[in-house]
Amino acid sequence: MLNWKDIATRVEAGERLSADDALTLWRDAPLWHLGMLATARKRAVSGDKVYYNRNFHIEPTNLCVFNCKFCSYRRPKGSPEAWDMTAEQIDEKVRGYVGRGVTEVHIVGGVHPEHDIYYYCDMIRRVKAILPEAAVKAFTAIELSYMIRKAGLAVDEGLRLLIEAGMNAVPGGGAEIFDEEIRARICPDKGSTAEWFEVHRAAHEAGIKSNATMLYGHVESVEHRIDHMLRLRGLQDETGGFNAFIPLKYRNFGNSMSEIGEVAVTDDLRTLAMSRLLLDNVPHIKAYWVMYGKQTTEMALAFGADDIDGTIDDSTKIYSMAGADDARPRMSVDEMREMAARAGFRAVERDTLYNEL
Ligand code: V47
Repeated sequence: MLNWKDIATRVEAGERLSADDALTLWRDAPLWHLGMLATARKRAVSGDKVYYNRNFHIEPTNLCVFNCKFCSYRRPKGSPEAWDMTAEQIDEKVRGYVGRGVTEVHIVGGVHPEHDIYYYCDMIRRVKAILPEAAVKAFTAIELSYMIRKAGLAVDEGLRLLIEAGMNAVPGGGAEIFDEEIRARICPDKGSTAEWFEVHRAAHEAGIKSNATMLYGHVESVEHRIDHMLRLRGLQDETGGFNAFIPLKYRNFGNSMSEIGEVAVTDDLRTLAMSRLLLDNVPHIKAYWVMYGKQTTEMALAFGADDIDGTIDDSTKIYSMAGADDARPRMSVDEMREMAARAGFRAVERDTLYNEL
């Protein structure tokens, strides 16, 4: 059995981590050492840069056919807190960003029981008509799988329609945790791990880049997190289609697993560093500031993260409803530059595909 120091030496030599080595490193290496290893890897990929973009979210509805136990956002039909935006409301929101330098519109919401793929193609076309210069990063694999199957289409046919309508990238949500037993405990009726992978593989084969998330800090173990990352590393070896990995810390306010506490910040930092080391073929590790809060995000930059997501402009409710620090999340470009500089890096604006602007 190798000890953590032997494994750290192997990492420094550029060797790939096995599941067993990753477990030893995760459990035994001191936090500062993981930060050092992950920062060296981060620097090899993106030097002194920390990426951000100018983006906003559209969350068309919080009605959802699924009932995930960790979700604080879903409301049942008829609830006074349920919403389902009309096309005109979406247009109005998008028009508010004309001339403001936004390069990405992130569209994710509940899996609405009635809206089909043609409704979502129309939504993308309308967004593009108002903001033609912005990329549309739209719909989690679970939303995509549902809307495509509802139309009786094969996954590649459905993706083709969405791409023709203007979809440019697929966000990383809906991954939760890939281990089937844990998934069955936290989101028993949700689209499966196999469905998530089917959609991402098909997107990559169609030339569309995507992200991948991992919801951690609930009932899973470190072994499950390692398994999750290794499944992603496997697909990435085949397709190269993932741009970024985004670990999402379970926030426990207002959902049906609230009795589970939130994990410590040290666990967040360890998870970020280990994702940088395990996912040696995924270029970017995103510390999603809306979910971590601004202070942890700054620390994340010393643990392998090279991306903090974007300006957001108070356009997402998923995390404020789950108890995140900022009830109305927004971050100016100046604030992002200052954060990167305090962490010893240089903020660089990127577009959705990581072209520098
Ligand atoms: O899949 C829901 C997570 C995800 C909670 O691709 C929760 O650039 C923690 O995927 N505590 C959606 N997490 C958000 C998402 C995302 C966000 C930012 C950037 C990108 C990207 C993708 O939010 C869901 C789920 O894993 N989530 N509820 C909660 N209580």
